[in-house]
Amino acid sequence: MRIDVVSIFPPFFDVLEVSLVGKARAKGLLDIHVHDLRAHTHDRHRTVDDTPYGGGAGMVMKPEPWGEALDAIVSQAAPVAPPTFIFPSPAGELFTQSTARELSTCPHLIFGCGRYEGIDERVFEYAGTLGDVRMISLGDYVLNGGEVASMAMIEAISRLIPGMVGNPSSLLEESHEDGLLEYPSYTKPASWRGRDVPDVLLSGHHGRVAEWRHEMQLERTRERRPDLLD
Ligand code: 6GU
Repeated sequence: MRIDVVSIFPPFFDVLEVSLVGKARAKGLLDIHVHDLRAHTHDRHRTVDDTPYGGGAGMVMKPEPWGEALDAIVSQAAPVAPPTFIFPSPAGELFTQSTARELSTCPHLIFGCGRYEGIDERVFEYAGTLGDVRMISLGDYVLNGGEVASMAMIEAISRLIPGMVGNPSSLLEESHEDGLLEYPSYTKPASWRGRDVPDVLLSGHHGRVAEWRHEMQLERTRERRPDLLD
């Protein structure tokens, strides 16, 4: 999978060198390119924002640098298939595990990280002439910009690419994969600071273990995330 990111803060993405994502890049499973939006400005101050038409608070990102940045990426990437543009925004559709799964099958993702009050709306329309466009939110709270949101999405998506996670069966037992929260886990010692591991897990009885884990999933989901059971 190829991933391009456009941002006015490329150093946010230095962290993609480490951890699982870093290993996937080293293995050639992931080809990530980070671009500085300001490289596509032509004035002395490298201006990327301006005041909003119609008035109001804050600044809006200008369309011209975005147009140039998106054109440059699309023309330099091998044209295997039209790319999917992702614009992180608290005004977007909600990002879930199924969104991550869907996006993990795309050959080319382009993340456009907005700052300030947002990006000129015509940029999204223009991107729509080059590929699919998704405005995606991580949840109902506000971040300062799309960088941290893009990082979260890149991690959630890239770990679903075949070959990324060492033991693929571990992916199936995670929270959200079956619509429920994950069951509690224990390891040795069997007794720690007066707290014992539940007996059933020491019983060696696989059927009863599976049944207990499913009950715990339901109980946790009911307590912490009743919305998932509706
Ligand atoms: Cl995707 N972007 C920003 N700026 N804030 C958010 C978000 C995204 N998701 C939740 N809050």
